[in-house]
Amino acid sequence: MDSINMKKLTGKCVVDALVKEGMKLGMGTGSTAMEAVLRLAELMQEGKIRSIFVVPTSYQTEIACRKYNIPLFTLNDPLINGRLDLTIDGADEVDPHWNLIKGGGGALLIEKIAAYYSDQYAIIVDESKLVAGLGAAFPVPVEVHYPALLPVSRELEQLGARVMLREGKKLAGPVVTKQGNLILDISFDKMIEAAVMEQAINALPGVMENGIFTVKVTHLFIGKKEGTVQQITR
Ligand code: A5P
Repeated sequence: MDSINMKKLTGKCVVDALVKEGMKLGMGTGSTAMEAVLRLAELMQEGKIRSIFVVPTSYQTEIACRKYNIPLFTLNDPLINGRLDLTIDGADEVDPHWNLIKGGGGALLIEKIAAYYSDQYAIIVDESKLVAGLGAAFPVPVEVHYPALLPVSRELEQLGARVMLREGKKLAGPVVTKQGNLILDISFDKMIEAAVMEQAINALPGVMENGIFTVKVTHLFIGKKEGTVQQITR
């Protein structure tokens, strides 16, 4: 099975397995999370889910939800009251302890907020995302407030990283996040210690968030080439 169909199948599986009537649901960003949005839309159209309260993590997800009349909220709405039942999201890398790199789509700040304030956190990936350790292949995105761009870059270099400002596609200059910040993609020569690096980067003033996620993943759905989805819960 190709990568597109693996994503479709994994997105369908996670929604069928975990989404229940009346849930407060965080919806992630990216091509795999989009498949979960589409499956949710399908179940709503078929009348199999009637009441759902979705908090999107990006414009991409919000626009898709609006297209399918999926009711949208924020964590600040009294009805959501700062807590989600479940968040579903993709990832760029997953290590054996289920630490993640996320933010390939630039939505890391809101994605981490949704993950943290959620009772269950389900990650949907195809098997190509599984790695022995984070950071050796995929760069870690770091969202930085513009006035701190250069000082933060220098500090990240001191942590052993090569630093690249993320440039826009069909946009002259850097990518600007929904929150008005810039993204540095930082690469390492070897695997990183996820929790140590996550904290070290976030300790730098001017860093809004980074794409190392050590928040507890409760469900991992892995799409396999042979056309199956492995579901592991902890
Ligand atoms: C978005 O900012 C990211 O965290 C995505 O969840 C991640 O990049 C995975 O995206 P795909 O499912 O498109 O690979």
